Amino acid sequence: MSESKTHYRTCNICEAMCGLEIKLQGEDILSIKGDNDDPFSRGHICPKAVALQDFYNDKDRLKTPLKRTSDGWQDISWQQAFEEIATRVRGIQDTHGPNAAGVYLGNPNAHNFGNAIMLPRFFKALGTNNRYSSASADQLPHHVASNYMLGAGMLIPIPDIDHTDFMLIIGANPLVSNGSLMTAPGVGKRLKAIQQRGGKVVVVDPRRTETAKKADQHLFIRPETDALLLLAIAHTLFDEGRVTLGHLAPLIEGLDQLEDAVKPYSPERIADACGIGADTIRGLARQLADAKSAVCYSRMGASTQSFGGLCQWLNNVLNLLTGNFDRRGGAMFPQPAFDLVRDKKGKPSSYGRHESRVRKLPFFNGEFPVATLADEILTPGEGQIRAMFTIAGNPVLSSPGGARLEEAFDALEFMVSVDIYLNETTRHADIILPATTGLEVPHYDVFFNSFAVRNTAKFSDPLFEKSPDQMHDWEILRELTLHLTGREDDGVTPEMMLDGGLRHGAYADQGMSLAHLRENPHGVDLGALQPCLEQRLQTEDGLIHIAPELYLDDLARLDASDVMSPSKDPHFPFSLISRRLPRSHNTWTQNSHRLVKGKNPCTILIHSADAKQLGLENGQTARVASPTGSIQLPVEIDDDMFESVISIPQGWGHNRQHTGMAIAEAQPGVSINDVTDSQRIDQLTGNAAFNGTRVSVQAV
Ligand SMILES: Nc1nc2c(c(=O)[nH]1)N[C@H]1C(S)=C(S)[C@@H](COP(=O)(O)OP(=O)(O)OC[C@H]3O[C@@H](n4cnc5c(=O)[nH]c(N)nc54)[C@H](O)[C@@H]3O)O[C@H]1N2
Ligand SMILES: Nc1nc2c(c(=O)[nH]1)N[C@H]1C(S)=C(S)[C@@H](COP(=O)(O)OP(=O)(O)OC[C@H]3O[C@@H](n4cnc5c(=O)[nH]c(N)nc54)[C@H](O)[C@@H]3O)O[C@H]1N2
Ligand code: SF4
Ligand SMILES: [Mo]
Repeated sequence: MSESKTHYRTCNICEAMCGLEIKLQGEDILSIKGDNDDPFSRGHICPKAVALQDFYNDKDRLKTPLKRTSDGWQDISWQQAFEEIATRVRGIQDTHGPNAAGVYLGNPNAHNFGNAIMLPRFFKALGTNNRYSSASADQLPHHVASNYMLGAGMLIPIPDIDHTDFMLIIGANPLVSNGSLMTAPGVGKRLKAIQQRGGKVVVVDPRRTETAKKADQHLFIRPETDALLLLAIAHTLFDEGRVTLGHLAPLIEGLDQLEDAVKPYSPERIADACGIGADTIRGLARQLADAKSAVCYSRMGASTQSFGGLCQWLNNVLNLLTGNFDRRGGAMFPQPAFDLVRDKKGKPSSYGRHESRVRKLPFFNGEFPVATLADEILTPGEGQIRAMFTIAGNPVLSSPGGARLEEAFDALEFMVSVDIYLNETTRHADIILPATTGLEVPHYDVFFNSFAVRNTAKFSDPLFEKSPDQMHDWEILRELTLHLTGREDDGVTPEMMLDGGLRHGAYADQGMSLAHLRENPHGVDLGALQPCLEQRLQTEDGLIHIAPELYLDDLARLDASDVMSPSKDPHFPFSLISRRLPRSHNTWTQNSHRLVKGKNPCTILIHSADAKQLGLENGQTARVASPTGSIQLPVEIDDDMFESVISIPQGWGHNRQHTGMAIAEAQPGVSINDVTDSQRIDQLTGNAAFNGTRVSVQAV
């Protein structure tokens, strides 16, 4: 009988960084459980981690490079694939300039340290400004706020959930998402602990979510009015003399401008627009100001909307005005062992360095908004994208107005996808390069340790050796880079770069290194978050900018919009929002039978009063239409919805042409992004505005 063994690693699916204990007999996985000895996650796990074995064993997963031919997909060698790609892409760039090649990066890149470390080299080789990623359908407003207020887009304040006494959660559902820009494994327990120590959790959301149900208070809000709510709370803090800046007071610049700017937004004036009473809003301001410690945490619901930029700025403003910034129990700054925010001081950011060609949208973090990717491919002229790489992304399902990207990808001269599946996006490629995944990849969380509620570090070696003919993502990126440049390999690996960063980072004096982490397979605890902003601040003048001009200017756009007095469009009377499901991650985990079995979860949640008016019954199929498209899916009547708002899951829609993901195709759901609109963005940051898309609902 083959030997049994236990392997420890970190789950790479979502941001929570749960430690796993995997028991094996030979090559067979006996169990995947939470690792009780992981100093951070302490045994927490969710159903998705158990499915890691399904992705590894998935017979639909790609293992050989594929080339599209007139007779269908053909297996080709790696050598042939890299040579053809380099020849075609360089040919297109030689004729049409470097920007004729585009790149889209998807979410799994953030969970793969090899990619994080090797991508800059690949970008340099490709030399294009036409870079896009899922960040502009997600957290871009957080980066813009940190860039303008703190001098570095990656220096993001994280709620100190383990010590706070009052947590105001706006547009996040951590009980299902497991936390975002708040890596907090076992977030449910951490929220409960707030209540157990006498603190309070308040959730603001157009849906009474799983998180809202566990909170002390839930406030329904009309979608896209969060900026008004946050402004009114700031107004109240000034109005009632409750501003207390705390230890950062000498560093805060722009307070007078801020006070002037928030003056017009009294709770009494904006209450009706938000759907929250003025007294309740004043109460929130008082609780934030009076709690021993408090934190305001705004996430997807407040980011992927027309005023996402304003929301994330104002979120930071509230934490600053109540003295809760960089303070225990407030919004704090992790000190990761591998630090992405070092020595950025005085280095100009890329914000606004370029403008997108067609819609003149801003460039940030080295990229343009994904909402304009289809425009850049489909609009003829100098600088048009003619060749495209997608790397671990599925923008046909994930980006706003995704359906138009299918047309765009078909119009390309050449497309390459680095992925593990033949799916809705990669099926448009000319060549697909299959990467290794999950259990066969070494793991260190370069990004999520920067967003974690506790400082820890952990490295996991692969559980399974990849087969000799397979390549890791980073090896694919290296080969693409070498073939594009014609250079020789310098032998540098992501592990070497990680080791260098660890050895020269903040814990160097504690012997931090890759070898040290290998000796501690459960991970190393580096302690609770500590006030450290004065050292980590990256603004050139060393000050915190509480009222950057671009935000003050953007208030005019808020005022000119219809948020204050929404005009009900009789053709599209509903407001659409998205939701996440406990057993799926974005678009790519639906080929695990374990995760998709049971009732179809891709339903419309709608309030009973709305359903009654439309004559809709539970389980009946309804058609949801927007000015840009329509989808049909079952109705689920749910009085946890705000009236006139409907909710549909994101990440579904494996019902296009046959791809090859048999289980996903058997229960496909529909894509919410067939009705969202790529023209709806936060004009300030360019982030997609999924929330509040105007739709109609009708029985079919
Ligand atoms: N309407 C609406 N749209 C949304 C959202 C929403 O809330 N509402 N959420 C947005 C958010 S937050 C995000 S992050 C985006 C996600 O948008 P994307 O990143 O575009 O979507 P994913 O499903 O994460 O795509 C992952 C792709 O990578 C592949 N893959 C998985 N693992 C690996 C790997 O190890 N290596 C490689 N090379 N490929 C791999 C998968 O097969 C899949 O094709 O969607 C956004 N879209
Ligand atoms: N199970 C699971 N976990 C995941 C993912 C997944 O697909 N499945 N995806 C991962 C990814 S990529 C990310 S980015 C994170 C995101 O994690 P979260 O930020 O927690 O995102 P959501 O769960 O989408 O929660 C957003 C909430 O905003 C609400 N909302 C919508 N519009 C508005 C609005 O206008 N105002 C307010 N106040 N609220 C609004 C929605 O009802 C929803 O409850 O989750 C990650 N974790
Ligand atoms: S919560 Fe996230 S990191 Fe933890 S086990 Fe689930 S998918 Fe993995
Ligand atoms: Mo995301």
